[in-house]
Amino acid sequence: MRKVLITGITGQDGSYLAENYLADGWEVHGIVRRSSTLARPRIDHLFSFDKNSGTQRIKLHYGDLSDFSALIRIIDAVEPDHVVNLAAQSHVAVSFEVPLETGNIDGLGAASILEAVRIVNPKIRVYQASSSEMFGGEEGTNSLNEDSVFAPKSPYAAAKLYAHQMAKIYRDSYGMHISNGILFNHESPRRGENFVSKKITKAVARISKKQQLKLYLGNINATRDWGHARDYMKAVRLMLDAPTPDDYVVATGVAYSVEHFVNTAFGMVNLEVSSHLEIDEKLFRPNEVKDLLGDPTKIKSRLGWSPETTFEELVREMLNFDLEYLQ
Ligand code: NAP
Ligand code: G4F
Repeated sequence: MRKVLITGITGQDGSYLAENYLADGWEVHGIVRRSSTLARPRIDHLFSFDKNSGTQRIKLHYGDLSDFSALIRIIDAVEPDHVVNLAAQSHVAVSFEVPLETGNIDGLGAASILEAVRIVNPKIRVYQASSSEMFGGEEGTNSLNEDSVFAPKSPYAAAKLYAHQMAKIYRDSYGMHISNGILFNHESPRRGENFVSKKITKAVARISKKQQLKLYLGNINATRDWGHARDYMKAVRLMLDAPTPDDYVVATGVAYSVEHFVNTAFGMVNLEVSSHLEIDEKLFRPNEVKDLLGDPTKIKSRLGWSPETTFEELVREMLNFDLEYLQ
C-alpha cells in the first residue's frame, strides 16, 4: 500500500488532503503537535477502519517542525512515498506578533523537512506549501504567474519565500522530486476562525440568528482570489503524481474585494450590511498586501487542473455550514 506523510494534517488543507489520499486507497500518516486536548475536529471523522483488512489507514505521530530529530525518526519509520509539508504558522497578521516563531516553523521547519527527506531517502516525493503572499500584491497588480517577481511584505511571506527557494535548491542540486504549489487564498467550512472569510460567514450566521450584533473588520478594500480548499488539494495531488516536479500557481483567475465577500454573505440572509459592519483600525496590518489575483494557465495546460467551485458556491457552503452549526 502506498503511503503519504502529511505535516499540518489537523489544519484546513491537511484534512481535505487526507480525505483525498484515503479515497485513493493510500495509507495516510500525519504529524501532530501534542496539545492539552485530544480533539482534532477537522480529522476526527477519518478514523474509521478499513472494512477489508481491519487495519486503520490513518495514523498520527507526535512531532513538531522545530524538532529535526522527530522528523528524521518519523520519516525513517513510516517510509512514505510522498511527504506533504502543510504545517505552518499560517496567519499573516499573527506573523507580525510572532516573527521569529514564524520564521522558525515556516522557513527553517520546511528546510528541515527537505533535509530529513534527503538524508533518509531522497527518492521520496515532496510538496512544499508556498503562498501567493510571497508576491506582496501591490495595489492594482496584474494577474500573477510563476514568473512574477516576489516582494514579501510580512514575516510570514519572507519565511515562505525562504522555504520556496530551499525547495528549488534541493530539487536542482540533488535531483529530488520536489514541487512548490504557489496557492492563492482557499477557504472552506473548515477554515480557521480568524481568517476573514470564516470570520464573515460565522458572524453573518450569528447575526441572522440574533446572537451577535456587529462584525468588526480591518481593510475591506483588499482583493483576493478565493477558491475552495478541496479543489486546491486536488492540484497538490496532481503536482505530486506528475512525472517531473515543478512550481505551479493555483488560483481561480478571478478576484473580489473583502467588501464584496461581506455583501455576498449578508445578501444570502437578506440582511442590511450597513447596520452590522464596523471598521476597526486595530485590525489593519502594519504592511498590507492589497491585491492578489492569480493566473492558473500553467497548471491548467500542463496538469489539467481547473477550479470546480465558484465564489458564490464557496460563500454559500461556508454560510450554510455556520448556520447549521448554530442549530
Ligand atoms: P492551517 O489551517 O492554519 O493549518 C496549519 C497546520 O500546521 C495545523 O495542522 C497546525 O497544527 C500545523 N502546525 C503549525 N505549527 C506547527 C509546528 N510547529 N509543527 C507541526 N505542525 C504545526 O493552515 P491551512 O490553511 O490548512 O494551510 C496549509 C498550508 O498552506 C500552510 O503552510 C499555509 O501557510 C499554506 N497556504 C495556505 C493558503 C490558504 O489560503 N489556506 C494559501 C497559501 C498557502 P495545529 O492544529 O496543532 O495548530
Ligand atoms: O483571510 P486573511 O487573513 O488571509 P491572507 O492574509 O490573505 O492570508 C491567507 O492567504 C494566504 C495566500 O495568499 C496564505 F498564504 C495565508 O496562509 C492565509 O491563508 O485576510 C485576507 C484579507 C487581508 O487583506 C486582510 O487585511 O482580509 C483583510 N481583512 C480585513 N479585515 C481581514 C480582516 N483579515 C482578517 N484575518 N481579519 C479581519 O478582521
